Amino acid sequence: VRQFADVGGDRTDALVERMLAGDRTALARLMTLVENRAPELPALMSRLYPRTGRAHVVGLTGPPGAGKSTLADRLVAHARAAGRRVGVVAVDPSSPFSGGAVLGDRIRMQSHFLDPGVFIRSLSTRGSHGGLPRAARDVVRLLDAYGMDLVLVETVGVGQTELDVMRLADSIVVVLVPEAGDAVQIMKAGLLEIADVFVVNKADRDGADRMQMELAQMLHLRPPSPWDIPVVATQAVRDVGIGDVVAALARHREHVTSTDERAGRAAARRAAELVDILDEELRRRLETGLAAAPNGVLASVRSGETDPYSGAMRILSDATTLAGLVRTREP
Ligand SMILES: Nc1nc2c(ncn2[C@@H]2O[C@H](COP(=O)(O)OP(=O)(O)OP(=O)(O)O)[C@@H](O)[C@H]2O)c(=O)[nH]1
Ligand SMILES: [Mg+2]
Repeated sequence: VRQFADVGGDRTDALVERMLAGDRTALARLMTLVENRAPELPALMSRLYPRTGRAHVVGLTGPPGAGKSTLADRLVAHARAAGRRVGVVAVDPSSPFSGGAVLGDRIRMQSHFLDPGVFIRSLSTRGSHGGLPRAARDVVRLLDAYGMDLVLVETVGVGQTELDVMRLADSIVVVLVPEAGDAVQIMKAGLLEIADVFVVNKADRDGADRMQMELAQMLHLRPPSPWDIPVVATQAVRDVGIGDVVAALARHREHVTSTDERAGRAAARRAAELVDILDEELRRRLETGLAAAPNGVLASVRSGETDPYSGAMRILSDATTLAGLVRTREP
């Protein structure tokens, strides 16, 4: 964050202007501000907000090595052939470095790197609490504002952070492979609740039919729902079945934009985002505010004189103190 302390509001405005005019370097710089949760973030995002909501945001998740990046690569090629512009965000919560899987993603995406209609960005762990899903959401917004028609978000693995990241997507593709285990494991990982489309990739391998059947049976047991989750078989490396995934995604998008469900979902999402932003901002401001009062509650809690619960309640019961603590964002 420090590194960007010199970037004032004016600089950010200039970057936004350049980005909106199609400048990729400006887009990359803005993404770095977002990743670092820079001080000008709320102003930046609120400025971009009216320009967002156009892109189809598709999440790709599933077990390691299932073929998500290969599938993403094929979806990018398909979209480009149709003249659509594409953003790709590869999220790797497990790695604090931009190495390993991220490098792998880069290599697999090589063919699209020089294409001006494609923008690829990797995101890895941030220290701050809940930082990664927030950074991912804002990076997707930047790509949306930049004018991408399709934004693909790939997460590695199936943990809580990955599920949180997936919440930003309009449509979620869960990529499985024949050897991904049985239906019970899929349910345990929470994948059934989030999937809009199931893909059984590596259909060239033994067990693909069985996996598809098990999934179909599991889906039959669900209570009736207006959206029937399709199960699509692919061989991403051989470019087989990609058109079916594209068609399923187009149908899902149509479904979410045409049903009553949509307005409700969007309202709930916006409300959750408000709480989420307040959570991030308040935490940051509280840390700043508490540290700035040398004889305040923080010192008393640090020394052990006051227990943390009493300290917290003392602050919360005094509106003036509380307001003072959260007044400024930066130290
Ligand atoms: N046999 C077969 N192999 C495939 C297929 N699709 C992808 N692979 C291979 O599976 C391996 C993993 O593919 P990736 O696309 O990196 O999988 P991923 O899910 O992105 O992996 P992580 O990001 O590490 O979780 C690579 O060696 C691919 O070439 C397929 O349809 N059939
Ligand atoms: Mg990958």
